[in-house]
Amino acid sequence: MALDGSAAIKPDKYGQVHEPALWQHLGEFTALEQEGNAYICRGTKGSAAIVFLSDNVFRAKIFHGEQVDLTTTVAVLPQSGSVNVSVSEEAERVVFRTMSIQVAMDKRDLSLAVEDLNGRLIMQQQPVAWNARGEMHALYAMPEDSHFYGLGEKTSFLDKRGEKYTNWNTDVYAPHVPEIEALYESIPLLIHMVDGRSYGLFLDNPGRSDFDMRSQETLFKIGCSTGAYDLYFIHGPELKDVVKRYTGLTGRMDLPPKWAIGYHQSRYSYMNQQEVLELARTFRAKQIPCDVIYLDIHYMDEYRVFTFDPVRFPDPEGMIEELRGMGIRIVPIVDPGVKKDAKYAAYQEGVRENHFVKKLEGDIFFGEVWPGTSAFPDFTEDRTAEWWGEKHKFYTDLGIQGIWNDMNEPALFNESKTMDLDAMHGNNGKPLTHEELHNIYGMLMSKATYEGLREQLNGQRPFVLTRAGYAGIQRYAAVWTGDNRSFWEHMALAMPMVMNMGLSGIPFAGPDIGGFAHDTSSELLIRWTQMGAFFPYCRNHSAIGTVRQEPWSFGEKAEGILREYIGLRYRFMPHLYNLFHEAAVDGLPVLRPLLLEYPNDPNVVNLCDQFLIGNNLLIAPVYRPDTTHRAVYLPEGTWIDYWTGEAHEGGRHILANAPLAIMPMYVKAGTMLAEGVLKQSADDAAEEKVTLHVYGAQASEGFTATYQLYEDDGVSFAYQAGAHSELAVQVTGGSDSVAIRWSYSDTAGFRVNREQLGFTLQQPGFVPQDVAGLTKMSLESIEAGHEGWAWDDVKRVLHIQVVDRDEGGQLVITV
Ligand code: MIG
Repeated sequence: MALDGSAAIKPDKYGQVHEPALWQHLGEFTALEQEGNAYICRGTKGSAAIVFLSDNVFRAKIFHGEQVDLTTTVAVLPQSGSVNVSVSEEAERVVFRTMSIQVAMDKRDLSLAVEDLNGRLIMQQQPVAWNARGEMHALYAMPEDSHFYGLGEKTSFLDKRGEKYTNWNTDVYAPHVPEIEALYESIPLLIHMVDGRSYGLFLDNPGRSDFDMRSQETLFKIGCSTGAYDLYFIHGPELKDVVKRYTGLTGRMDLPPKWAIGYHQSRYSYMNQQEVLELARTFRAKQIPCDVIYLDIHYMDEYRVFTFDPVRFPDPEGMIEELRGMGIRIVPIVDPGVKKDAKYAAYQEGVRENHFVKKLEGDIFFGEVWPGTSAFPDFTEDRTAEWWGEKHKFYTDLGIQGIWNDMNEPALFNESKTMDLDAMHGNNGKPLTHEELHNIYGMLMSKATYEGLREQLNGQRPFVLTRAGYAGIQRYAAVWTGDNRSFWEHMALAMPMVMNMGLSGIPFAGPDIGGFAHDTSSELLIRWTQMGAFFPYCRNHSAIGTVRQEPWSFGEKAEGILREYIGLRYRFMPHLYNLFHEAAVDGLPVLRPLLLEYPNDPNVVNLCDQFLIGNNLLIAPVYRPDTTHRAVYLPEGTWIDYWTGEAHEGGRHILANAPLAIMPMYVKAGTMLAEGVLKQSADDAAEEKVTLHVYGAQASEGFTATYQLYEDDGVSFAYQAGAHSELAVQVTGGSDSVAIRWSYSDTAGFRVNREQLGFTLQQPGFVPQDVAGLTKMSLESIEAGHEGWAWDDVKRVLHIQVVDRDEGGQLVITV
């Protein structure tokens, strides 16, 4: 089409309109001021505020002028405690020293270097730069032996060296390919490991941010497009220290309700009440454990949140009650878009009470999503978050305790895939554009949801699942990795993705098991479920129009294998729950890359097709079709094959035999695992009998294995007021004997429902002759529940069963 008038000679027809941006810096150091606990370093063209939050964590926020603003986003929790910092001004630098690190600011350009107390360089920054468009960045030294981790939910392998990513929460329908730089979540935390020593850099900026470990040979870059350069340095040197300190900064999750770590079944969508009830009955009839069934968008009345379709779901309350009788809970989906409909209460209220995101000019911002034209709550306003939380009474009144947040990037059906960048957020009186707050929108939605549920559930623990998130999301929700496909490649990808999410503070994560889009196959579903049974978040979900993938969809043989592995998850529930407790206490993830436990082993820096559950259970899934063997790397120590009992020396690769029914698993000798009874749902009131498996015990001085089992009621917050107990088990070798001691502590407010305690010694280095005070009997008698011991000579396992006692006890095994 011919253009008339001046438009015909629009400048952009002639290439680049903008001149390349001019980069500015803070300039030379002029003065050091102190305001409260902040050191304000003045430069000729800007300022940097340095705040020490502990001996190992400090914040460095950059300001273009003199004005200093030390507010943070909600990602960062208020930090208490004072830090002793000694400051000294030298000729060329200003040096801040704590008990652990020394931070040197270069007086020429206010760039930072961090050293340990021996003067060993940890981190070297080049001067922070910005341009007239508001973009900011800094480059950092990248020595030869550099490896990178963290960054939350990203594609590619475990080690992010050579990768480049953008943080901009995005719903892309074909998302899980290596060139995708932005996914649903944004966790701007980069962990840099050099020679086995790690530190973290967290850029607290909820606008667009970029991490580039690819473009330059000896430098990496961290930048943002808008907002502040607000950087936190997190010292290691152990990788675990970084994770613990990062989660100290951005928070840890509370213990989830136990049912939330059971097996979950979903589909887009279970279409009506009858179908949901049939599904639940099938799980029970087939004795496949299941705790949750999800309701995807079709449960709603024309996609209006806080409604049920009256035809498809005529009696949600009755349905939910019937499901509860079967030990199954409902988790419905809730999207942020509220249908523009003058007759719809949530919309009316939102307009009347001014809860929706608006344009600067004052009009409500509308976008297209499932319900058609919709408005979006402004979760940056506390009063709106509260309103949204209260709206969930609709669900909690029906007996619902968990909510699934989707589309909260926010995802819209338009070209930019999200809200207009100039839509305004009230932000509690400090208005900012959507461009500046985009990445925090989804987390604020889950926060509002979590807090609302918590308010309404009378002391019961809520469960929230989210697709979008920002740093700190772990405080409010579990995260699933969005729309993967039923591809073997996506099964493999879930491992490094969830590992890095764990290193980024999100312990409760997992992919759609079986794959969401595309058609799964019998073999893929089997292999994926074997692996998924050990993922912290365990849900089978599939898209509309795809092949069915409930556990019985592929005949009896497949069903049998799936039952076995889902059952294994339930048998290991005490151990899994224990690991969730650890995550709640110190932020360490449930599913770990081997690297987290063996940071000095060069074989594991990018190992991401096998993983650890906790520190001692190694899982090596098969993630290719028609494959019955795979290479497994065992780190130092002795590892015992979970299935065969065979012991392997570590520090080398082995070839594992893995026919379809077997996923290779190994337990480290000298450690223990707690196994419970097989239940059909996690909060089944059955006796909490626990068996402690001791691997590779030796009747010699120096052998010890210990285990701490944390237990509570699994559903309420009473544990926070002390209602929990800890079972401590210690196994020690002597010459010609092994002693097992157990004791309980902290039982004041909580007593576990347990009559019996089991112990097994798996592959001990001896044949037991006697267990003092106990009768030797057959394995069958042990299985029938008698107190005594039995030796299985074929499998080389000693079984012991005793009456449990509050005061604990002791067993001596002689050889
Ligand atoms: O545009 O609710 O990732 O799990 O089934 C698709 C329908 C919207 C995307 C989610 C998926 C869910 C689907 N949703």
